[in-house]
Amino acid sequence: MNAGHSLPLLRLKETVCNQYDPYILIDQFTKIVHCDCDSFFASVEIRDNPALQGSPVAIGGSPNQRGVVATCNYEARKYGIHSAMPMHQAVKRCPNLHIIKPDIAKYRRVSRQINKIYQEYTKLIEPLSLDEAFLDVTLSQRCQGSATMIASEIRAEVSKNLGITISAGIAPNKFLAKIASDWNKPNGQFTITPGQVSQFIQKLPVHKIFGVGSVTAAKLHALGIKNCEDLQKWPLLELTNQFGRLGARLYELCRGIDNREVIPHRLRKSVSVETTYTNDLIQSRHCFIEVERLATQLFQRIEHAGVDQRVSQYWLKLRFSDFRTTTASEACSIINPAVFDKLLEKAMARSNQNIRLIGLGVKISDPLSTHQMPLFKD
Ligand code: TTP
Ligand code: MG
Repeated sequence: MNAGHSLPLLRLKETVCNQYDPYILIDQFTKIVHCDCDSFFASVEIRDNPALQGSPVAIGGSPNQRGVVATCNYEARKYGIHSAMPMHQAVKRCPNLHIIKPDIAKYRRVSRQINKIYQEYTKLIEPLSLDEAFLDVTLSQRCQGSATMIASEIRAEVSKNLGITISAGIAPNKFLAKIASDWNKPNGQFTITPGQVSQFIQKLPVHKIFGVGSVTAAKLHALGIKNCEDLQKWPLLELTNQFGRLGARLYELCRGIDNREVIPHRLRKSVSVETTYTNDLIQSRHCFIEVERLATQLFQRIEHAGVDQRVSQYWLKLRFSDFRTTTASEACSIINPAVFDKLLEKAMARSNQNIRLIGLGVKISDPLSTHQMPLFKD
């Protein structure tokens, strides 16, 4: 089948001035669809064993071996079971829970099949994980160019051919499309048209904003900022004073502005930062402060690249005065700045020379070949 348009694409984007700030241009006509499969691993298993339909099902490790829940179907969620919960706790909540060991190779296969269906609508697909992807359908001619109808047709196709339900969000940008796909989950979709953005965004709680974790959310709450309407009252300068670079991002996002492009087949394998010092650093407490400073920069880059869910390894590089270079690394899939302290200690122990360069980085896993979260506790 035809993808609806051919590459290379000429992006015929039109922009209008934002009413709040004439320097911010809103991309009015981009059409993004965010697709997120419902209880993905569980849906695949139930599809392959329909006798499980209607029963509570969890995918994950054994309750006796410190297994955790990777995911569970919506029946199991009624018992309060959720991803990352220890399996023994899940069984306590729901003694007749069906537990199935994950079969990642199978989920990867299904993920590729889903991707093939997406490709019939657009080539601009950015997979985020095995069950999630952004599709830029701005120039797609399928469904008379209606992104809402494209989403609906994709969901119907995937359900008919692969037996998996998808929820979709349709919006003028990635940030809003991702929020919208959650709005009518499971097996639903929600559209935010450009004209609905400013009304939709007002009541959105700040913790729903991309990049706002629990620490930033707590800080915002302490400042009396609960939703985007509250946040919109803060001038750009004050937000950057309070939150640094994130402040500028908050200023845009709380107005529904997000100019990130859909990057097809993202090849980013790592994110890193490094500094070479004019005067070599003596091995001391000061090096830890430097590492902390670099880690802040690194995490901002990771966030900006939208790959925080796919970090798979941390590394720290030191170059000593004698130009010898050493690297220490550790597998880690969650954002945890403390890991760099440990790596610094390890790397410094390898030489007593002064330090001329510090580099920090993370490896990013391929969204279609590995999984985003650990399945088992240590
Ligand atoms: P999600 O899309 O977060 O969850 P889901 O698809 O199971 O449920 P829904 O989208 O309907 O809320 O994650 C996709 C898959 O990733 C999920 O099926 C299992 C896996 N996963 C883990 O292994 N561990 C985790 O902590 C999470 C959140 C997901
Ligand atoms: Mg999902």
